[in-house]
Amino acid sequence: VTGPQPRRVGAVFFDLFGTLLPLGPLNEACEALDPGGGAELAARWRARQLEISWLRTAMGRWADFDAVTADALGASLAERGLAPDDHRIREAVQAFAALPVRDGAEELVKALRAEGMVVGVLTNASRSTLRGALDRSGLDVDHALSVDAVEVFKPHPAVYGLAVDATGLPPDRIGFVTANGWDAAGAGAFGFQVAWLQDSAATFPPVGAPQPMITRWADLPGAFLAPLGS
Ligand code: LAC
Repeated sequence: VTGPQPRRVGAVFFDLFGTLLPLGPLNEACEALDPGGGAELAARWRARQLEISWLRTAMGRWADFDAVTADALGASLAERGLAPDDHRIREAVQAFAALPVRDGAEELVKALRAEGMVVGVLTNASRSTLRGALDRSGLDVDHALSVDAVEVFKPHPAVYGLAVDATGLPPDRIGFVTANGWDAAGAGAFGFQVAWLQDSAATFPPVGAPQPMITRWADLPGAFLAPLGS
């Protein structure tokens, strides 16, 4: 763990896409749409997905993340001059909704709960996509929180506030695990204790948010198990 020292928390929430559900398998799904360019299309799809979510939030024009995901793929294909058939596009969107859970996630959730922590997922995903992911993964969490409840996307503070409402804990007693730097910034600005699973190429967005702890998946749950009072 580098960055701020770990502190004991009462609850740990996980981001979903890119964190509990790594996005790697999308490269292959995109290969069917863009032979030879699958990884590039997948990266663009993700970037457009986030951009559309931020635009919709800033504009006050809500549509759920399933719709945003489908729109983002359409936009990415158009940018690359591709017009695959609807069936292939649907398959790729379904691949997004059906991403497999990261190895070790179930054990990590169990270990945190065995320590008496409340564990949850806090995600942009729609309620139905989140429910599907939890059913598939066997993750047994106390709280499954979707932005559908507030109709804005991360990093709007109202989203992180859902975890405060669900647990009754103040933000600084809530741990948050994400692989997304912008999500780490949003959660830290809200006041959570953030463990960022930093990708080697990723830099922390310079938006005035507190520096997160930087951890590897293998260092969790240690990041949140420091003795009380530390
Ligand atoms: C989510 C976004 C960050 O799952 O991917 O909330």
